[in-house]
Amino acid sequence: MRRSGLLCPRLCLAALLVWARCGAGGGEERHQPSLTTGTGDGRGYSSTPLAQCTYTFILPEMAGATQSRCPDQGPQELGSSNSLLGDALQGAQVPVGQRIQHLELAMENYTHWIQLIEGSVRNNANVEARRLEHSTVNEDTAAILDLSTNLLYQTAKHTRKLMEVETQVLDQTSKLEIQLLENSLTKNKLETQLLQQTNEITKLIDQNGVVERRLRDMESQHQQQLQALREERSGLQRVVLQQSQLTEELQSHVRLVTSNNSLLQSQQQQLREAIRRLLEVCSKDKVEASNSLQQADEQRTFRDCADLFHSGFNKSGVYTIHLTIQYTAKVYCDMDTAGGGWTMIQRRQDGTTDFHRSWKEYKMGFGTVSGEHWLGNELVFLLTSQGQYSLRVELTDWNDQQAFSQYEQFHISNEKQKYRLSVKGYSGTAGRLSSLVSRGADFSTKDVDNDNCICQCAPLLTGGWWFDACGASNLNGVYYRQGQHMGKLNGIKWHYFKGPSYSLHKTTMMIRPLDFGDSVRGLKIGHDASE
Ligand SMILES: [Ca+2]
Repeated sequence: MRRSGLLCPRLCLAALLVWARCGAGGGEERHQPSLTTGTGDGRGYSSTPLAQCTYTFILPEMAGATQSRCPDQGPQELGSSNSLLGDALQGAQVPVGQRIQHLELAMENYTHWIQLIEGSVRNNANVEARRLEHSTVNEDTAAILDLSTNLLYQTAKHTRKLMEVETQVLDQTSKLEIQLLENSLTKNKLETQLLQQTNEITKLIDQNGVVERRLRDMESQHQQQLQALREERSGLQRVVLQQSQLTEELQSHVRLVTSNNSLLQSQQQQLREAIRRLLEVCSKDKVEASNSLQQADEQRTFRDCADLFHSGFNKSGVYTIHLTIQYTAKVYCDMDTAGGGWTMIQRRQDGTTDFHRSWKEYKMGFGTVSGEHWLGNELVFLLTSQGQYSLRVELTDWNDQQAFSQYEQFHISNEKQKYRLSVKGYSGTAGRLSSLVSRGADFSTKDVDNDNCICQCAPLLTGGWWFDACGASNLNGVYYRQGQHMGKLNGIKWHYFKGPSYSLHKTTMMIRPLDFGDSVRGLKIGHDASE
């Protein structure tokens, strides 16, 4: 093959490259202006796929084709380069076989060139494709980086915001917790205060209950005291009524006694005169008579203290008396008071003996005769049955003031007649009126009620006595000590001496024969006359 023949076809092929279509870039088509000067009928087309591009070649017509020119060749060169073809064309004159050979040769050349172009294009396309791919990757990477950066920035921003929000939430939470704690503390304090107040209320309720109970107790005590005072008042009213009746009776008796008194005084005067005469008769044999009397006294028994006194026993003390042959008794004889010769039947002086006794004890007597005692109703009945006896009551108050009440006649009946009292002829310093019941009264004790009261005086006033209802005296009442002796209705009472509620310090009741004083005075008068 000739060189000139190769060059031209290469150029011509470059010029024949009219346009190419590329698949790359998303099917984009590139159009390049055709440099060919082709004719309308004689042109053929050939397409070859190269990678993603499609190139379209315009092949020259084999016969009668319009001459084409290379741009960088003059018409001369073109003509020369196309000499082979021209030869071939000239060969029209040559046999057909040769011409086909020429064409085949030319086709081979074209094919070779096309293969080269294809390789070149393929290389370029690969390079371009790699470049494009690389640049695309870079752009994507940058975009991704940008996006990543943006994302990171946004993430950081949101993270900061989230942290701020978290911090605020934590602050709020801690504040709420503190407030909750404070509330809890306040609640605890309030609960403690409530508990204390509840306890105080409970204590107050308890105290209130105690006070109410005390008030109720005091009220009941006051009511009881009031009731007792009412009963006492009614009792006192009864006593006052009885005493006023008694007073009236006594006044009538006093009037009677006063009228009798003058009569008695004249009788006394007559008796004194008679005694004086008798003493004058007896004075001559005085010494002999006294000696014989003393001898007789030593042998005889004594019926009472007056009898002892007459027998020369003039010292106060305890003596034995003989009431009957079988009945003897020890008695206390007062040989000093008012001429002596007194047989003591009762004595109170120190409160050592209980006087709230039974009927039987009062009958038989109790205590010691040298101290406090009651001689015994039976003995007094026997004594006062021997003859007429007088009674002397000696009284001492707590200021050692002494007084007495004397009754010319004193007698008590036997047990069947309730040892009834009979007194007459009152005189003395212990009251203008008699405190014993002048019209008589039966004896009562705590177990035998013989008084004239619908009540029972002995249990009320204590002791045994001739109470009547309940009378102005009771020397056997309760012995009250000094300081407690005032305002006592059941004490040792002698109304007309110290009032109805004064309890006395000392008392004695003594009896002696009514004629004792006369005989003593007669003896004294006789002595005086003889001297
Ligand atoms: Ca009665």
